[in-house]
Amino acid sequence: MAARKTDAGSEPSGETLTQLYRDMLLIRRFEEKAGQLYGMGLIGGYCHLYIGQEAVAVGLESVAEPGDRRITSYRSHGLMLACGMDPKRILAEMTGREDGYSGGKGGSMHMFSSEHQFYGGHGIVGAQVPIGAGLSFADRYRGTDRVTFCYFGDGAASQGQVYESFNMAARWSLPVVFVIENNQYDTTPRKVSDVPPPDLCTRGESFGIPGEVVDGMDVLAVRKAGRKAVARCRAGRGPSILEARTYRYRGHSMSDPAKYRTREEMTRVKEERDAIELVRDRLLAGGHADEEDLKLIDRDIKAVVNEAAEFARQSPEPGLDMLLQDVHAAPSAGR
Ligand SMILES: Cc1ncc(C[n+]2csc(CCOP(=O)(O)OP(=O)(O)O)c2C)c(N)n1
Ligand SMILES: [Mg+2]
Repeated sequence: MAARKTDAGSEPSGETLTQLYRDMLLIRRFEEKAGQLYGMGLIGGYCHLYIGQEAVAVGLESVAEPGDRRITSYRSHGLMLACGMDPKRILAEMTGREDGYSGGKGGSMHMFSSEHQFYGGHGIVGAQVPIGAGLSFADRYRGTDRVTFCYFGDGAASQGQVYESFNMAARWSLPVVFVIENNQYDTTPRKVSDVPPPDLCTRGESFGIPGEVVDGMDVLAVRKAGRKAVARCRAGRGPSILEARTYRYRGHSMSDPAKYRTREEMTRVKEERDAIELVRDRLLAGGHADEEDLKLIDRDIKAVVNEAAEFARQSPEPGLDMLLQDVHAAPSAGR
């Protein structure tokens, strides 16, 4: 993405700020469209939207280098878009079409792109964490300077396999950034952040993994913390934990009306902390854009998203002959 490798060390230029704005707005508009298509019955199965959390994936992707890897939970569309995957193929997958990233057989939670070093999309809470540690182990073993961004939720942060992964990552100084997206809810009415200890980023302390809380609604703050964590990995100093304090605007999935929280709480976050509005204000205040420029950006992005939706609708459903394809590995020669 254009924000990458520009002025990552200083106050960003108008160009970088605009690119960050575009990248976040693409996720927002894409997810809104996904919500509509779901409502129309065009998306089957689960669908977990990333609306509200855009600054986390976009901020971290803005400091990633080509070849770096990423892995996340089922709440995956935002990260896929942020790392440059094609909105047309993502939406085609979500609608179960042949041109989707998994040939229409994976759906919202199960996409993968070796080209973009995107390793899923995982439905089992916390399952991606040991896999992410494994990816970074491979890079350490091969002696590359690649970094793995391993995302999981505040709920997932209490899974046992997370701590096995912390242990191994610390033991072998693996180049992995554990990103806890603390959106304050899992699937239950309680706020996860009410559970002690209050700072999830301290959960690596007993393994010697440093952790930091970052304002996950401020893309520049995420970028800054991400840069530090990445530098640590590339210097061979091992893993770190970033706890991004963010907020999920929608329910857990499309079938969750999120009745466990008040409208006032949501309105307050939207009015006071919205990640996209924050950058919008910075662009206007810094004289980098005017209202007209921002309208044009929104129009461009809506066009990209509408085109993706049209593409998905036109793409055929996979034929019955695809049913058993890619299900079993081909037997290797001589066995
Ligand atoms: C091992 C396991 N336990 C329970 C579930 C059901 N489940 C799916 S998502 C979820 C909540 C996870 O919350 P969090 O990690 O905070 O992620 P968020 O959905 O907020 O992004 C639960 C309990 C599951 N998929 N896998
Ligand atoms: Mg959560």
